[in-house]
Amino acid sequence: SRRFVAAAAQLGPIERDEPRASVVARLLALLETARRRDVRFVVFPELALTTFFPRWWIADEAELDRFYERAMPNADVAPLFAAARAGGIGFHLGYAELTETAAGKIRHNTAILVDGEGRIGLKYRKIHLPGHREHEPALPFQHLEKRYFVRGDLGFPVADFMGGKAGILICNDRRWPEAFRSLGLQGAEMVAVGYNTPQHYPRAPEHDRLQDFHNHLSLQAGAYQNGTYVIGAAKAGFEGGCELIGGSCVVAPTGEILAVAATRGDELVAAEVDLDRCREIKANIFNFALHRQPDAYGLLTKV
Ligand code: CDT
Repeated sequence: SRRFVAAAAQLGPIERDEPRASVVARLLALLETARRRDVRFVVFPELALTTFFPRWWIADEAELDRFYERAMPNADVAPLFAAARAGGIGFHLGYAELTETAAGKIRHNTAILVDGEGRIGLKYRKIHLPGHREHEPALPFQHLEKRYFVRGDLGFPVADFMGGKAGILICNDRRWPEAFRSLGLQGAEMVAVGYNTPQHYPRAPEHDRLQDFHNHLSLQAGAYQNGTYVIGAAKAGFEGGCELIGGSCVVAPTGEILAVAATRGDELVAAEVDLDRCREIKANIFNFALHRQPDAYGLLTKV
């Protein structure tokens, strides 16, 4: 059915040395809560299996490699896939992906959609990688996504999922209307967005007080302007000495927040979604076929 309960599975901090088995146990506990609440689709955050390691300069390659998955699924996450299958619950999972090629290692910030039968239905690799490439020891913490990942090479795909069309954006992507619109143009009715967003932005600390506002502003605008549900899941709280915002939420195609996190810890934030409601927006104010003016937008694709 196109009507079901969906949830953001917010995670509290994951420390640098927390073993995968411990993290997966936390994800399983959230899936069990979801099962008890009749939730059919659960969104875990960006890089949900590890701490947000780009905050550290890691010179030792073996130490860095520890944070990446070389296969998906793999033995560590197999219990997650099994639980999803047993409960008939689909999920979204963000993780660091390492691919060995003849030319060397390729690293992506990746997320997948897994259906209620444990099959991967969609894979996306993050395109908007924020932060910097080089060590900046003067900063209170690093944001080395430009060093530890390369730009995603899968475009902005959507897939048939849960009776509708679903897409994925990863953290910084949500701030870019072009990313949301790329999914909207393919008819997305549900977009999963995992994020790790520091409360403190060292380059513009005057914006620290606005971090939660800008998060919801981006998620709500993306939902409304494309007539899609958006499920945003944070990694939240004090992690590795860095404070991360929470605010995980389920947003309706009208842009209204249906449910929002009350904590910065592990928390399931659930709301009923009815994918048919996307038409309220898609057939009216954002009827692309009727009102969009693509030939006037040439500038958007120029460098
Ligand atoms: N993970 C991620 O993309 N975080 C960024 C932080 C931006 S500050 C370098 C975000 O847009 O929330």
